Amino acid sequence: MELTVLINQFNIKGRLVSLTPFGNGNINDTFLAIYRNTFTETQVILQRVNRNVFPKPEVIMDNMHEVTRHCHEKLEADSKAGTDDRVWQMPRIVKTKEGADYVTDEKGDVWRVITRIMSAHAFDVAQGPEHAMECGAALGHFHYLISDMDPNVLTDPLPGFHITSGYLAKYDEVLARDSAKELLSSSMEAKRMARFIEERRDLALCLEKAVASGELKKRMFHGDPKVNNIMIDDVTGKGTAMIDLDTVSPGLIHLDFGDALRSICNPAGEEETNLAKVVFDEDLATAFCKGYMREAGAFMTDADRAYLFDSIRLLPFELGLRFFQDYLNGNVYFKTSHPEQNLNRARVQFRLCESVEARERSIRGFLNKL
Ligand code: GN1
Ligand code: MG
Repeated sequence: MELTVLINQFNIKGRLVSLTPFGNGNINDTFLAIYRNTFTETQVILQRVNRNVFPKPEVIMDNMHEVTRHCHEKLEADSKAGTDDRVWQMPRIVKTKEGADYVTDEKGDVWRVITRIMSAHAFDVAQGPEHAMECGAALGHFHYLISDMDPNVLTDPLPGFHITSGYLAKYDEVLARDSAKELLSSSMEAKRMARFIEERRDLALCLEKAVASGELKKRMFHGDPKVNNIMIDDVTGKGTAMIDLDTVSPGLIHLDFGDALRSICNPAGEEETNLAKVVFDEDLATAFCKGYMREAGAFMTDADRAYLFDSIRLLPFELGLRFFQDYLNGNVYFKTSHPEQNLNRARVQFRLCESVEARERSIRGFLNKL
């Protein structure tokens, strides 16, 4: 179906004047649509939910419906109370003309339209400590918003997502195939990645063990709080919204904390090819934590705090493992523009993990002061 025909099934005021690819997501296909009439302009985001990644896209939309309903009510109540230092925002689902949350095309793909957070942007890399602090505040506030959601209204969007031991098992399975063995034997870099993983198999279990022993409790988490999913207000420079709500579900807030730091504290970004530039920036980390704790510190237990370092070390390892496994598996999960891209992405994450390991004392030092 033509994109313009597709989007016209949604209930948006005005005439469509532009529809262009948008953002740098690795999973869904995203477009920006601009509608105008005589008096005003409306900008919305059109997205195709990736069926390879999300086996049940309808579930993703039902979850999004519940998450946004819960948070919008809370946001409105807080805004009436007038206690916030800013207007916190969250995208809204734009319904179809028939009143549905999404459209299914003739191929079975699910398409949705959500509102765009206006006068705000997300960045692919951290712009400095102030930006990092605002990212922390936005994630902390988001955790506050979803903290009292009933987990039973949601269906697990991606079973096994952020279960590192599961990714290791999948990696072992892929590694046993001839195609993967060939890739591995033909590249020094790939062999080095494989060694890196072998040396850290125990690391994969650090948070899972703490959940099993009851030390850490699952709460609601975002699932994908990387820097380009955090909207910053153009006017005030403050964090204003978390976007990409597809993976909100019950889990450890540590996974979000570690994932956000993984993304924010690597100013070189996920696609850097010069590994010398990939370092874990502690100034950015301290600033992020300051913003995060201001919003979410009140509900952090001592046990939660005890596992913060582990989460900072684990998340780059886990993502590196996911990229590397996808490389060996023929690049079927993450979007790529060349065959070695996932290998390079893995190199970057593993270098970041090494950088965290090298700074362990100092990172634990500032975490202890939070
Ligand atoms: C994917 O959709 P996007 O690009 O925001 C991925 C995350 C990774 C991220 C790395 C559902 O996120 O887990 O951290 O790429 N999302 C999913 O860039 O797998
Ligand atoms: Mg995503």
